[in-house]
Amino acid sequence: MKQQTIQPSELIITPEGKIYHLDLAPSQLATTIITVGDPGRVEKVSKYFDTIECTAQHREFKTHTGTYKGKRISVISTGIGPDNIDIVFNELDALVNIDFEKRQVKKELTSLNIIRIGTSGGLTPEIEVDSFLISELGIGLDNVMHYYDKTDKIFNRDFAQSFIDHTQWNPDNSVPYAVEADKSLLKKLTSEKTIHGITITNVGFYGPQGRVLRAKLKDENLNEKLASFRYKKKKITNLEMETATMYGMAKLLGHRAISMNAIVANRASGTFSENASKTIDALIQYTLSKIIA
Ligand code: R1P
Ligand code: URA
Repeated sequence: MKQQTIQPSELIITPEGKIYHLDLAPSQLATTIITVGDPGRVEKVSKYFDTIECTAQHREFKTHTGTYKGKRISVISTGIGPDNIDIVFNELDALVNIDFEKRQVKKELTSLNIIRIGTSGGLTPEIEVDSFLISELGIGLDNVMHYYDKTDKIFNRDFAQSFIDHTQWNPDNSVPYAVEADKSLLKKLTSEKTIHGITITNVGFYGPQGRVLRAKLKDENLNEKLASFRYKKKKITNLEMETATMYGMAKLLGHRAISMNAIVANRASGTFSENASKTIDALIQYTLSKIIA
């Protein structure tokens, strides 16, 4: 059967042969990728590289590709939020799995290893500020994944239903979904320096994470409901804005993803790290050392 070609309006390639938002050519991407939210964090990772072979920046998407102790790695900033994860994951996948000349999906697909190094807020008192938390499961309160087909095998429906029942989830909000981390990366990145947790991914930092500055919330008890939720004795540990969407998109497209969180805030005690930059740097060094181990 003849393969369909993907139209220029759907797969946008610049005159320089680069994918539209990331501004990268296929040859510029490594198969091990570190994602960070903050474009300023890209250098904080690549400063540990032996060499940097290419750099790119378009909007909030900044990339450095190089080697760390001989291993080729790309570090890319995603900016903030699940909507950007849709862009980044589709474009990363296109860079390895679509032939840009023919505009057709390749016969042999490549699976990427994608590792987020991000910041996050601990939900309950025991999730200490400055700790390293690996998300073993993400609960997505965003709606990106709901636009895609074939999510049945990706979502843990029983987990999500139990979450919906416990929180008496407002049906006007997007339907929560639950997705597990890639098991092989979870094992590889784990040590006595890390804790495992269940991460809430939401679409905002303030209201959607239960923060009140001046605007009042519809459900003032949301974070308490999150903290009292249990699924097979497991608790929700932290809140951020990319993990569940990354896990969903990675599974949908046949890649492996893991989310490493530097806990910079504790919502129960109302504290924020006094050493956030130091903690993020330590998590970067830890993650790099585990990638090559
Ligand atoms: C909010 O301050 C941002 O910080 C967290 C959240 O997920 C959100 O992107 O991650 P990063 O530090 O990687 O950006
Ligand atoms: N990032 C978030 O999204 N939430 C926090 O509380 C801290 C970092």
